[in-house]
Amino acid sequence: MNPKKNKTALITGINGQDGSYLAEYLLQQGYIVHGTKRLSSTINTGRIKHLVDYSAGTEQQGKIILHHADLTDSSSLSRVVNLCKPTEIYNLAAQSHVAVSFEEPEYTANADALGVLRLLEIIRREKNNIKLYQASTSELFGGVNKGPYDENALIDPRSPYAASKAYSYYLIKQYRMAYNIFAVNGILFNHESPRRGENFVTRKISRGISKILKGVQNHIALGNLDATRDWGHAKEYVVAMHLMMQQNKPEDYVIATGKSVTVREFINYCFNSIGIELKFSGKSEKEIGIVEKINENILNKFKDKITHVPNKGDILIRVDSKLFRPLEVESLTGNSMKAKQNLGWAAKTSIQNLAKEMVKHDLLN
Ligand code: NAP
Ligand code: F7E
Repeated sequence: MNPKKNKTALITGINGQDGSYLAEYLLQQGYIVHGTKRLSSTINTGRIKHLVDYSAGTEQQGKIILHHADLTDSSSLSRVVNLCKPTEIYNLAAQSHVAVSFEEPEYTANADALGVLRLLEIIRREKNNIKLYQASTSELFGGVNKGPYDENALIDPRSPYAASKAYSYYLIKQYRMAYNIFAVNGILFNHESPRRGENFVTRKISRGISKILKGVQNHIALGNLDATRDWGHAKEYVVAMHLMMQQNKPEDYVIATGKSVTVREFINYCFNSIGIELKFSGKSEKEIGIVEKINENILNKFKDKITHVPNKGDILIRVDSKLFRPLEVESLTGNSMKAKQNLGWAAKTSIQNLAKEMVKHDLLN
């Protein structure tokens, strides 16, 4: 008998990027998978539609079981925990956009900080040894000191999002010590995929390229092109989440590739993957990315999907000052040596291949 058969997981934010990949992974591992979603005025289950049964006209139990819950509503959380009796909770739900957190700081704190307190209190009262994974973040480190950042790096949040995640990070540690709860912080560096939210920079770029080549927009407007991130593939990062929860001892782990590039370099990898070479000129808000060269052999591979071929000299990237943040995290690189040693986990996908996969997906769909 498969010993994992009886495990029941509850994933909050199951319809987000990570939630969708984790749900697939846990199903493969033989788990019964429950997930929470929020009610929305439009269908928001696009990423998990292959796991949900819509045959009755509404969302029914398919491969996964969906429940309505909101991190700001403890009654909804405790109702769902009581109902599905999970052995493991993966708290992936969050207001996850750093720039938006400056615009909605109170809501961000309610969901991303107090939401975790609500879950911990439910687990403490239930006394059922429910394990908790908390989606923590490299934004904790603020990028002030020089990385690579590991589990012992200075916590130095630089946004309402990061401050809220710092609160929940400490709470996880405290509940672990005070009440002996199996709770872990997965301190994940940026991870992307074709399922990445469209308002994060990597997906904005890959979708923007597709829209340019389909004649829908003529350039991509971006903010800080000098920002440097350690970008990995989301599909690999959910495996690390699961591994942390299978250890004998609850511990926090940094998950990262160990390599970082600027937003500008990521743009180049994306355009190069379809045979377009850009040249950047100008400084800060005056910077532009212009077509320098086109490799038609590569571009022609997508000719069925392209209705507009840019010309040499076209401006495809512009900088818009409105997209700069009140406070920026300039540079983040992670050191996930502990995860390699204890979990046997290491990132596999290169940034070039990640860029290529995202651009191809957006062009073909
Ligand atoms: P995502 O795509 O934005 O998904 C977040 C999910 O949370 C969505 O399903 C969203 O629901 C849900 N949600 C938002 N507010 C909620 C609330 N108040 N109550 C219940 N659900 C709520 O994010 P992701 O990229 O998958 O990231 C997953 C988690 O990892 C997040 O906690 C994020 O902060 C953290 N994280 C992400 C990264 C990364 O690079 N991706 C790195 C480090 C940490 P709707 O679909 O209805 O909006
Ligand atoms: O920005 C710069 C921006 O929004 C990356 C979340 O998953 O990872 C993510 O947070 C960088 C920043 O991700 C645009 O200023 C330039 O420096 O894609 P992002 P993020 O802020 O790093 C962490 C680890 C999380 O925990 C978060 O949940 O790119 N940038 N121009 C831009 N960013 C956006 N969004 N849009 C632009 O036009």
